[in-house]
Amino acid sequence: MAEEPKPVLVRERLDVCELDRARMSLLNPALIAQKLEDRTIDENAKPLIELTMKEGLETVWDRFEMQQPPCKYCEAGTSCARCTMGPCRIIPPHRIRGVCGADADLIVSRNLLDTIATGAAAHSDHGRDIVETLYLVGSGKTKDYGIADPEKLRRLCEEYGIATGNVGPEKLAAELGRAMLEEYGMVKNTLQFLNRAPKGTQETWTKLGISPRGIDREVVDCMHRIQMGVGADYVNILLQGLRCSLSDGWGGSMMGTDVSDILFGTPSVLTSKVNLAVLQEDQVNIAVHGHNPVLSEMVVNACRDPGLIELAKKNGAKGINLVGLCCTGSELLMRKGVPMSGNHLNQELVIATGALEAMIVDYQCIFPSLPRIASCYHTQIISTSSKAKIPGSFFFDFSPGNGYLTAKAIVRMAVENFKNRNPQRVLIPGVPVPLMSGFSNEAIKGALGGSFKPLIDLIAAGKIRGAVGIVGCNNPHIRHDYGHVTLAKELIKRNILCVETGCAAIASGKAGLLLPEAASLAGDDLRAVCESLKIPPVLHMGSCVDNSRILVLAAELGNALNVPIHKLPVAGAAPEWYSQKAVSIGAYFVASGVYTVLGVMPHITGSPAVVSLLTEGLKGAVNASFAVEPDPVKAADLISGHIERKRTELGI
Ligand code: XCC
Ligand code: SF4
Repeated sequence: MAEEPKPVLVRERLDVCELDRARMSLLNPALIAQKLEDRTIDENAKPLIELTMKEGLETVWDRFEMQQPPCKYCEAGTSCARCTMGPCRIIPPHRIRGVCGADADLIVSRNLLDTIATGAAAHSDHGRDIVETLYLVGSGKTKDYGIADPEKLRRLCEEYGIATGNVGPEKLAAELGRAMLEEYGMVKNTLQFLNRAPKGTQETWTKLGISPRGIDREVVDCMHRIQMGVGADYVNILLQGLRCSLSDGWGGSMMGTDVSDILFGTPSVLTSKVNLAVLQEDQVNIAVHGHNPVLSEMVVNACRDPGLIELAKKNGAKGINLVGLCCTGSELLMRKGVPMSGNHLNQELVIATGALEAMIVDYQCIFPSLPRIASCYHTQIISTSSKAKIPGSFFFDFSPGNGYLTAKAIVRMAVENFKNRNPQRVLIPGVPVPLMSGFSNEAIKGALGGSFKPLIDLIAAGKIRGAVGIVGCNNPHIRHDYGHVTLAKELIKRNILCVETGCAAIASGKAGLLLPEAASLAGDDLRAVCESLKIPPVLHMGSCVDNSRILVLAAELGNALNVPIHKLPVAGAAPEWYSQKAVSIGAYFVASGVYTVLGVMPHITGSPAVVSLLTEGLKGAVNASFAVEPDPVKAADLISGHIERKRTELGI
């Protein structure tokens, strides 16, 4: 039998010195109380934030304060350091062009294109890792993974024109994997899933010349354009941003979602629990953080290994408790009901419970600060992606070929670390909140009796006024979870159904909105619908790549009514977004015809022309636009106004 791999410490073990902590620590109770209120509405997080302040454990909020005030040129998007003729800043009235001659519009739009390309690349590369795993399964190069949803595999093969009659799932997996991997390049020059969109929406893309040609190709095209001396017209640059984002939403992310369903199972409705109190005092606690289920699914299996559970008991624990964090947590919650410890701004606090033996990370949204705070406890940070090595972490070179063995080695490390826990320092505040999850489109259809028709009828009858996708992150610019929870509550009050992904959905979960009982907070009509279907008014549709599920939902509604997506009474919102990935998501929502309200201003205010293009001009191109509104109550007004206008235009 092959031997379990051993970790390599990345660089050296980090240690936060006592002096640093003494300098950071706060003693003034009034100041602590004030900061707690300003920082979060997550009640379970508050005692831990308080602890970090008192003990001088630096967190994201402290670093945010230390970064104030921000550089106003970077904030406005008018600084450029792309080449060494610069760096340049636009400072009117005299310094209005960079050394190369780029003006504010060009610098802002180039920076934004860079942001979109980064986000699209992150999502699509994650998608590629999943598709590659499918291909490896199909070609027999890994035995650790299998096909969990052969029916969906067949369905997708048919969509791709792959003959399925009498062909076994392995061969189909290999063929589908290969066909999808081809779409990353440019031989085919189009993406299969674009055909899922309503005809009218596809026509808009064609007319505007923004139909993506290949996933990698669009990212590379963006990178080419932002090289000095290439793109100089801000409109043309931003159109490429839309095309690249479409290659994410209808390409890399959609493949990520659908192939994850094939490999790990299509989610169906289930119940679980959420918040920091899902950690268990008497068990080995392991958190998985990041995005890729190829890793976390193996960790789930390893945590069930009888030998490792036995070892945990030998070490004095009652068992092994696996919890999720951020999007990989959403993947496990949706498919396996694994409890969720929190969202983006909870990541350092999970460690501050003092009860976490290991945090296993892959990539994206992982604070480089984690090993620092972990060094104040016994917690081990375990990194697993060669793309995301983190100083102070233990690195395992995880790949689908060695998946299970590596996962076992990691879990073993965590189990053996239990004895190093200091019980005196354990603080697990409060109790978990129950929730309902697993609302894939297949599951929603199932709950509706097999098709979206009843949903369409309810929307047509005005019982549900419309649907809003609330997505995205946390951001210390916004009181943690306040934007998400307030917006969702305001919308359901107005009989608008919310579908959520990523950290937005986790915020709703912690606030109790992912429970059927939350129907009591909804308007009368939506409440009646939720009560009769026994569903929450806010539906958890998965991780951030699963925003593609929201696109598919919109597409199916549009196809059923024979209208393009922009005619539907739907909208998008990202109340607390921070990430480049969120910009790509926002861009593909808008490019697909979905009006989208952001709670945080992107770095574009230095170019009134770019602001006006994104908030107004795009309506003439893709029939949708962005709005920015930090106040979630006002955002709800904007959204419900939009939904009512769309209803009137549809004549319903
Ligand atoms: Fe990251 Fe995906 Fe944002 Fe959360 S919502 S902070 S991107 S974990 Ni995706
Ligand atoms: Fe300055 Fe132009 Fe170089 Fe940017 S690309 S740093 S604006 S010279």
